Amino acid sequence: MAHDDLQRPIGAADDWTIPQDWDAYTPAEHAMWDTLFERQAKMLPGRVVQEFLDGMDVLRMSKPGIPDFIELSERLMKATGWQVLAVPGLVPDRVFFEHLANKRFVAGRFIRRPDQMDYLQEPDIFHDVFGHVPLLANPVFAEYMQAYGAGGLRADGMGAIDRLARLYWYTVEFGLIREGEGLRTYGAGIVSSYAESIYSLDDPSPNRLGFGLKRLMRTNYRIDDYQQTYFIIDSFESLLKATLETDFAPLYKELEGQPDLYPPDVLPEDMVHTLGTQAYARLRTGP
Ligand code: HBI
Ligand code: FE
Repeated sequence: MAHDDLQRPIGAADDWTIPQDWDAYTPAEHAMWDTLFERQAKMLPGRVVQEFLDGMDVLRMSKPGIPDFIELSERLMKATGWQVLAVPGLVPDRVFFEHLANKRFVAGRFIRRPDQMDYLQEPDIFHDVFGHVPLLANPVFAEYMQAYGAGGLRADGMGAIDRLARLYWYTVEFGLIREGEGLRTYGAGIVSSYAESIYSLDDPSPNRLGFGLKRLMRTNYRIDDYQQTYFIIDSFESLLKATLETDFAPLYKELEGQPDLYPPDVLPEDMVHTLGTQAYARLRTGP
């Protein structure tokens, strides 16, 4: 998903940031945030990884209304040195990586309309701030995000952004993690979605496979529906370690010769936690 055909909107700075202009939010927009927040906050305990709930506490996310990025960034800065800045929406890959490499998370300032309650294509402030920001208060995950940004800038130079985007997609956006005897969600695309928070853990349709860096980077993904495969990490430490230990240049070279995998594919060498029925996907795309 290259985002390089985007035009920098009028009023955005060179780094695409804009003022959040928190005072401009209407009561209806604050109410939309509260509705989405209450629905997720109620259903996440026992589903989402404990570090996410810890981050919500540290950042006092339960305060009603749309978070003010100045206040949020003050708390986040104290925890891990990160800050949250507003952007008009998706920004070009390079701009995005540059911000992450400098511990800046860029979040859309707009919030979805009530009729978009359950799905919208472009990340809004609820996806970005409720979904992504709590884990940025966790030092290990925050280091992973910064390493991802730095890696993205290098990948850009090697034409390997799409490979790295898959790693982001199957971890930061749609990752699952072991916790005790069970599985928990941590990917922002899941934790900010009521239905996918249930589907990703309980539905028999998707595969749930053990994380493998090379495996993820070969695997395509869907941006328009629930995932057909979720990957499980053992811990944020193991995810960070796998990334820091890898020399990506030879890995990109090695991957060039290998065909991409489709989202539902399962390989003999995969660590299979759940072999999905793909019943949901068939329903959605027909026989
Ligand atoms: N821009 N604002 C914003 N948020 C994202 O999550 C984002 C982006 N641009 C590019 C992008 N994500 C992904 O394509 C990168 O992981 C490659
Ligand atoms: Fe996201």
